[in-house]
Amino acid sequence: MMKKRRFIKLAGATIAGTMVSPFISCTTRKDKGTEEIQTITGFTLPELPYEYPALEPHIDARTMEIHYSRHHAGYVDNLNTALEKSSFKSKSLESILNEIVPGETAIRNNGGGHYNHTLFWNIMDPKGGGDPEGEVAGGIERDLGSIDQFRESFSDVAASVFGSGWAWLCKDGENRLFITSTPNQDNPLMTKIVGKTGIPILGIDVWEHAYYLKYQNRRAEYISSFFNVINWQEVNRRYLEDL
Ligand code: MN3
Repeated sequence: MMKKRRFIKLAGATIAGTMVSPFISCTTRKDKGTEEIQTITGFTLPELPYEYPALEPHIDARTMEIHYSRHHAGYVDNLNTALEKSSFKSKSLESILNEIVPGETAIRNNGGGHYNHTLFWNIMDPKGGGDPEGEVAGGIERDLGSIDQFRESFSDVAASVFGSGWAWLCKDGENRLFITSTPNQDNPLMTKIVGKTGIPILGIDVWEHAYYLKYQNRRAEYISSFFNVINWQEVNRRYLEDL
């Protein structure tokens, strides 16, 4: 069983060649910034903030287990392998995504996969759902018309992704919100790859592996259920975060 400990990240680990105890340099997610730092051993799979069955009936335990322990873990392993002989070794995940170019396929796909899934686990919560909370609710009304209109547009964009990909709610440099989608494991932080760039504050994985066991081909039903687990507190935190 997964522990419920909130996920932590290594923030100050050195790459100078000395071993650093993770307990010395850990910081919690409440600290400023979500920058994930690469340590001498690369990136690590973050702990899930809840247990596999926690999001049922909306997302089933088996899907969560496979999605997290195989898919996400695979992205992390493949990313670390790809980084071994890369000039991106030692850079933060955000820097890598910011600088990656289309030809660097392994780092693009697996770096995106690691970032996207880390975000995804954290913007869901068993006690989630309901209407947006905090300042982000006002931002949605201001930039996207209304909460209902946001829900409709976001669902439409997620349903319209052809094949595998993600739909996003993002903020631009002036904290204005917009909805977009990306194919595969791309995301709006990839300034040299995607057309519309921004900082994702909410995202839904619409790869079939995210919903097929429970929903089969009924992607629209999965999207609708996703709204019952959105962690608006975390989305609001990301909205307010000064990256
Ligand atoms: Mn996935």
